[in-house]
Amino acid sequence: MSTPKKPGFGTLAVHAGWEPEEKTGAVMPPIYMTSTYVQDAPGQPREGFEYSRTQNITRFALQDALATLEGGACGFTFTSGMAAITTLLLTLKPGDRIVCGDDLYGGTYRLFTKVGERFGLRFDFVDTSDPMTFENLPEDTTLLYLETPSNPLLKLVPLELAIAAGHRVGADVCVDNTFATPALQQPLTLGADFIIHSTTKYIAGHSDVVGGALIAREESRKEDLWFHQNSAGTVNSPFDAFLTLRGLRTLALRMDRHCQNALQVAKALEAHPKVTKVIYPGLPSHPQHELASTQMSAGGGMVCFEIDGGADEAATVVQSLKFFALAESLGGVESLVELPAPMTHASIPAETRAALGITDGLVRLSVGIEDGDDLVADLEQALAQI
Ligand code: P1T
Repeated sequence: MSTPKKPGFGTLAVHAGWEPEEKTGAVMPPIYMTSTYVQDAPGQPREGFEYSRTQNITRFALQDALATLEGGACGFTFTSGMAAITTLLLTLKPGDRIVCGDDLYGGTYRLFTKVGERFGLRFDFVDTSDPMTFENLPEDTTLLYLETPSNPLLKLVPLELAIAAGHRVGADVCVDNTFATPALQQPLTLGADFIIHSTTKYIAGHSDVVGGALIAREESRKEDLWFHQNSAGTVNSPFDAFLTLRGLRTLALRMDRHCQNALQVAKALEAHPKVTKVIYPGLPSHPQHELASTQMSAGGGMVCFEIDGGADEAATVVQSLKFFALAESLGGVESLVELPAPMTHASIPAETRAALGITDGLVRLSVGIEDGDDLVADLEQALAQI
């Protein structure tokens, strides 16, 4: 007998984490809105179900689905992406050294510098797009924390190099896979130890629920992560888990369209006389386009650009757009636009932002799944206002 072929990503996205329920045949998990479970005798919960912070079937279905899609052994979901990252930090101890990218989501930077440091964690913010960073990784690194593509500058981490370097010094490697999603890259299959998601974004995909996930490659991590999820109480609600799983079912389809539209928009912007710079991993002009072609299956749905002018011109453009809503966040079916400097990355000091290249005129697009031609036309009419 031939070995059955492993199902493709689109098939797994539709089916992972849940088999139709035996009793009713329900094809989606019921929303188990219960805080607790009855016990037949003291200390004897039925099937191990004691309390919803610890065990909840709806959450388990989402957790299992995400673990499967990332190629991991176990997954945990949380009330937000920040709650997932916080719970990962709680597994560390004072003095531990975290080497992380210098271009990270502003909220992650804030958590690391304003909270993590207060609890004795040490952070090195370095250029994780530079291969030399991994040649010189400090020997006492505990955790290598990576975003690829990074938020907002869409810099890539050479994952194979980074993972090998992390393991050479005995560090765990965690990749925030929010921007790429497992539809485009699966760092655990390259040897990374943990994946973080803001499931608020592409995973849930409809801008209607905030959530996060932490997924581990090895089963041996399960007990410790579950212990910390339960101890910190950072779990998402059953209703949020249901919504997130509902969105996840169409991830493969949505990512195809996000990537196709983003490429079309990036090309149109690159050809526009009022645009001085476009950043998109799927364009040959991206400094790491070669790397993108080897470690990502497409360029993703995020595009950044700079306008001939500064903050005022950028503000005019983002306020003139019709299909791109001016809002923080990303990854929903509808297109969004924002200026990282005064919005998502305002918690990063102005000098640091300037040094990194997060200028006041940098515009970030989350390209939705509308018709690409409409999005290009919208950008053209908005650019015509300046
Ligand atoms: O917003 P929350 O679900 O808590 O996720 C935090 C987070 C973590 N990691 C990355 C890469 C992120 O982009 C985010 C959240 N980002 C935005 C809200 C934003 O507009 O960039």
